[in-house]
Amino acid sequence: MEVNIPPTHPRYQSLLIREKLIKGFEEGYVAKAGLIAHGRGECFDYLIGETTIEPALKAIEAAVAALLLSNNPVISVNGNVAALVPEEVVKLAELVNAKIEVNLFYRSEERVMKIAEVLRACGAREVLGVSDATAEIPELMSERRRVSPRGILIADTVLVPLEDGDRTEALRRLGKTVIAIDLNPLSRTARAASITIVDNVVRAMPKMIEYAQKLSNASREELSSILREYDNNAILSEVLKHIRNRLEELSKSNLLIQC
Ligand code: PTJ
Repeated sequence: MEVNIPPTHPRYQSLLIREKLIKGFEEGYVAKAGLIAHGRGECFDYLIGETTIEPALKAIEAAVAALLLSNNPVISVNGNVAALVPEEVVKLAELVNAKIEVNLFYRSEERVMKIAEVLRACGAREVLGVSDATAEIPELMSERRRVSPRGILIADTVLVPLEDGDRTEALRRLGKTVIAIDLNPLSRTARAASITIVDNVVRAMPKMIEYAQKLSNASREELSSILREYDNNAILSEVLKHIRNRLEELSKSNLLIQC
């Protein structure tokens, strides 16, 4: 069903994002639970202020440094990511020389193929995890355990935008660097990742592209120094303090947040 959203609507951008997910759901590649996950994300985005905050920028810089330093970086794509930022996935993968792999919690071959099609339409030359998800991540029970032997299995760094916690923990146990993009700073994923970008994927991915362009000529020493100085626990603390301070300020003022 086509919905006509007037550009003057105070929440125009937010409604457009919702429509992308609904379209992806109707086309059969966004999971039903993906719509619920988005609602949860929106709630945290309200608390953050729907903007990329300073701790997220620090995490983005460290994440891009980690990707550029990696030998086998992989960007993992699920239904929501395919609906919201497929072009950005392809662009970032090009800039940091990463592979792209479809990896789904609610895996069905039909969804996998549709997501690969979306990515190819955006210019992806190779999409892993389609017919080659023949390896398994040990100690992981969900469908996310199925990975490509040329992708996530041998990756040293995996970018997991919008994730559930189990796989992040399993990938960390394998010694991989895990970069999460998750609006919920309290989620298991956010807590277990090596680098957590607490931001909306629709803002974080373009920023990652910007940083990848900016850092493309940085030396390995410069990139390593960015990583050495990065402390994920401190970043998560900063995010929580940001939310606390923001709520305190809002509770004092008569500021109306338009919903
Ligand atoms: O496509 P599939 O089958 O792999 O399934 C994907 C979902 C997202 C349904 C699956 O991974 C899942 O159930 O995830 P969770 O456990 O609901 O976690 C999703 C996390 O992403 C939550 O912490 C949300 O707050 C967060 N989130 C939702 N929308 C966004 C987001 N984070 C960043 N940007 C968003 N737009």
